[in-house]
Amino acid sequence: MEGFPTTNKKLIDWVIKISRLCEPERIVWIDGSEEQKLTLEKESVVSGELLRLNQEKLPGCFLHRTAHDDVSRTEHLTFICTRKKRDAGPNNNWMSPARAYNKARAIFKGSMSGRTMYVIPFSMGPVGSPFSKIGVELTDSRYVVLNMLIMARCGDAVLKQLEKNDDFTKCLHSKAQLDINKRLILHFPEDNTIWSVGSGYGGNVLLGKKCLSLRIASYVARKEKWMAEHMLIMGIEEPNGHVEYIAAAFPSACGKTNLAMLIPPEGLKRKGYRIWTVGDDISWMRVDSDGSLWAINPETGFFGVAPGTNSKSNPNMVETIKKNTIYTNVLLKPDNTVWWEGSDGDVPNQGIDWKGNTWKPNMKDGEGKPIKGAHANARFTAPITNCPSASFRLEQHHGVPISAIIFGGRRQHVSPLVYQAFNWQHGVFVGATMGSELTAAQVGKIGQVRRDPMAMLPFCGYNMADYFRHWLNMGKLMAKPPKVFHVNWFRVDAHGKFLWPGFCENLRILEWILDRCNNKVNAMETPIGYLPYPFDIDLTGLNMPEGTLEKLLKVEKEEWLEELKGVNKFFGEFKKDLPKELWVEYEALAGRLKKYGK
Ligand code: GTP
Ligand code: SPV
Ligand code: MN
Repeated sequence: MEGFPTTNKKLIDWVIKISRLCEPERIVWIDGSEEQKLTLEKESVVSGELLRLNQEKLPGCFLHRTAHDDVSRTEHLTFICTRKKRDAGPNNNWMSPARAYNKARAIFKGSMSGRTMYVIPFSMGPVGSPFSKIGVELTDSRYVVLNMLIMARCGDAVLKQLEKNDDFTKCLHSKAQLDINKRLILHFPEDNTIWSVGSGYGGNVLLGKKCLSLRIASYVARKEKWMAEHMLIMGIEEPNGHVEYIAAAFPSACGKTNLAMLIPPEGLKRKGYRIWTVGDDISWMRVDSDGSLWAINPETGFFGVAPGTNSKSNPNMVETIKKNTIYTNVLLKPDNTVWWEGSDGDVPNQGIDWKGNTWKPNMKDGEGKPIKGAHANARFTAPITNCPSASFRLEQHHGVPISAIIFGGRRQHVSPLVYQAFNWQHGVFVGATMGSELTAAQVGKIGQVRRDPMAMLPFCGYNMADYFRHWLNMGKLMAKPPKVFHVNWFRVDAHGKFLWPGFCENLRILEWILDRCNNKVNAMETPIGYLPYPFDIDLTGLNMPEGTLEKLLKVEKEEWLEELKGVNKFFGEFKKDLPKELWVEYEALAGRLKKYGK
């Protein structure tokens, strides 16, 4: 096959087949070179897809605006297309593969006419690592290419790998007309294929991210006995130089990025901790020959939430996004720099908002609601190597050993600040029953509580009952399973104010978690798990009103009994498929609660 930079017949045949369907004007293979990236940036500026920001203040940075109705993941347009409906499970939208291909084919037909189709070979995980998986994304969006270059290892090194190996995920994307009525995010786990059409929003179109690294990967991981999870990975270095690694699953926009790169607060400085960021969104984990769980971050960049990011809440991120960053849906200031609600600096007197309109502070829309400069789900894409706390083990093919797995939700009530599961099986129950309030990261009613098991509800590529079974089985494969915890940074007082200061102060809770892992501290046994004795949390330097920590650690019997009703309903949806171990845990918790004090 002449004219192709690969001899991989499967890849060439597929590229030809798709080009016949989408009818692009030309095809460009992404080689991963700086030169090609610069060309793409220039072309994007000319076409209006990107705006070049102030290069003195923000070198290598660009701004992109999406369509107004294309600003977050559209879960209702996201489908798992397995032959049997049962295999997608009750929590996924399902379509038969035949129907899905047909529906999407009609939208893809001729969708790239007059456009270039880019072929992006990419590796999730270090090229050649036993953890890694290869994908090839075909797209007609330069924005997608430039984001993928930040988020994954792309180009010739991956193509070379494909000379030896036919195993890759076929990822097809076209923005088509960016029409929400012709938008579909389709996953075909049985064909190792993803088709996404009609969107230009990150989570829908950077197909290496949620689509491959979670939905397809979770399906593959179950077969291959490993785990693909919506988790940050971080290292906590103690003064003696020993680094302990943890992984944490919080739902979208619930604090993974912030936790993964925190800087120790003043009050704990004397203890000399240092944080190393391995990843902020996705963790692939395998049981190694030592019987413990090892993790890699398959990505090479952050696609992080902008609003609220400032040098107080997240100084490492502020440093990270000063160069080579693509900003999406933020406000443009007159000096060609950017701003968002909760960013550093004064509120600008004027600017261009995320929709491209002139903006001034205190403007109101037709219903009297404030007009935001940046969209609540405005994001930045930045290389992890920009981050001052980037781990020195990012390229290690075996990843890092995980001592603790932490689940966490956004709950105004019910969940205490932290508790520990009694054992692995109870930990799976704790993860499986997670609840969280909806955020701007997905289309839906913000604030509403929904069950979001392991923060994977929108990302599990198969029946969640089988996923729970897989978690239970993984515990049996490990001689030294990580200890399991649950945290909640979002509990509020009677006036709706957060009780816990959060952000860097969360290290105080991680300290207790590590002490538990290393058997250094006792705990209080409660119906829901082990809770800290308040005096075991180091609050040095925190001006917390008397009794606040006690409020944060309170287990309210009535609230938990109410919570169990929601869990019962949720588990009931899986009918016979739900592993009975989870019902055993449910009954045990109900029993302990009934006997519990007040
Ligand atoms: P995805 O990228 O969507 O998967 O989200 P994420 O889990 O990485 O969320 P991120 O760290 O970006 O946090 C998003 C929101 O949570 C922001 O509005 C933060 O300000 C807020 N947040 C993060 N950590 C804390 C915390 O400890 N306390 C409080 N109150 N808010 C927090
Ligand atoms: C999330 O929504 O969990 C994200 C952003 O991390 S996206 O990649 O859009 O899914
Ligand atoms: Mn995420």
